[in-house]
Amino acid sequence: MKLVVIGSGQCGSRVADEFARLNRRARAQRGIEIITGVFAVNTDAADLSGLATISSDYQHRILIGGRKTSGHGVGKINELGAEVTREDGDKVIDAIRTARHFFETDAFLIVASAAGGTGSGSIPVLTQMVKDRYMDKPVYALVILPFEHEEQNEERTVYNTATCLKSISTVADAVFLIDNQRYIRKDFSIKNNIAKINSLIVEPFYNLLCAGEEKKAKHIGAKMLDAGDIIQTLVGWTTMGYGKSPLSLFKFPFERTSDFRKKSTETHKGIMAMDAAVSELSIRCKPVDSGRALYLISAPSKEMNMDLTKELGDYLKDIAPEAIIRNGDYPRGGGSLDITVILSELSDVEKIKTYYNKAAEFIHDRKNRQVEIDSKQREFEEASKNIPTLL
Ligand SMILES: Nc1nc2c(ncn2[C@@H]2O[C@H](COP(=O)(O)OP(=O)(O)OP(=O)(O)O)[C@@H](O)[C@H]2O)c(=O)[nH]1
Ligand SMILES: [Mg+2]
Repeated sequence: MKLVVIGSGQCGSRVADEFARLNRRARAQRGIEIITGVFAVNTDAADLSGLATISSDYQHRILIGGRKTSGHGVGKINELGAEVTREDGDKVIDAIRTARHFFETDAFLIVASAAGGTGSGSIPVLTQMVKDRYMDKPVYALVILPFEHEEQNEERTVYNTATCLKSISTVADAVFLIDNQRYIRKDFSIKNNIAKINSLIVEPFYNLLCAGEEKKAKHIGAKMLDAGDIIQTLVGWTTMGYGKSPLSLFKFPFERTSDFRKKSTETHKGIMAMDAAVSELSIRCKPVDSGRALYLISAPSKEMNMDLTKELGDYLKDIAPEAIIRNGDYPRGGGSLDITVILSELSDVEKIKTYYNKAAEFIHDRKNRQVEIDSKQREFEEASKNIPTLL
């Protein structure tokens, strides 16, 4: 599957830059292309120049809102992020056409954080514009949710997140939810290592996008997972996970095991990797709430068989009984058996409801505060009524 990736705001641009690296890796390691164009959009000129891999010309690093923000960002006001995107979004639409192999694109992926100003405000507007312009291609959003400490210290964080999520859910064909907090759960030392988090965010896309682009027979599985399977799976709120199980590289000749034992070890390794993928989903959710799911097994062909595929299918059916499940196998790699899982069409995500509820409280409190401020101001004016002015 081939994507055009557009990142907006600082977070979105950095993650898009990571996708540009992913495509370089696919080209170097596997001789295939998985991305037809990568673009970064921002109201902040300095952030755009800080990127590493996206082409550095103005058609790939696109400054918007220059007149209103003088290139210094929108300072967390996502309404302003939305407004300047409505005014300048055409720059992005025009730039997309310059992608060299644009006609091969299967779908768009637009990336931003929900908590900031530029990305949060622009992602729904950009998604709408791309959809209006390219009606025949699905447009997916990848939304990064804030760390817990940001939610606690700053009310705007929750408000921006809620308004961004509500808006994007009405326009995007599917929304990948990425909870920053989940990526520091196991390894707190990476809290200050945003680059590491970004590489973990994009990693599950590697095999997923590569599998359907292979041309050589030896890398095409018994059931190839292509763009059609992915597009059929992605609807509404979506999460993904990635798990690995190491394979022993060296087998001694006297270590011959019976076919039965070999098969059961492979199945066991598959289940371990699937378990890891499901526990590491990009947002906490209940698999039982998903209406569509997908799993991809990537491993050397000798490590895969029908039993393994069936066992993994049964596993997923157990935890997501309502879901239509699609699957594929991808004969690639060496040292590990990797599983990519997508759960989509989620009918409930607790964390999103919490954002909506907290933001509604915030709006209510803000109204009350405004009433108080207005009445204080009136008192002030009243007190100064009989005082002459020098102007
Ligand atoms: N995973 C990840 N999160 C990031 C990154 N950069 C910022 N964030 C998160 O994104 C949110 C802040 O949004 P930014 O993307 O910096 O904001 P922006 O879209 O540039 O908007 P303004 O700067 O307000 O104009 C916070 O929740 C950060 O924790 C990044 O590179 N990776
Ligand atoms: Mg910024």
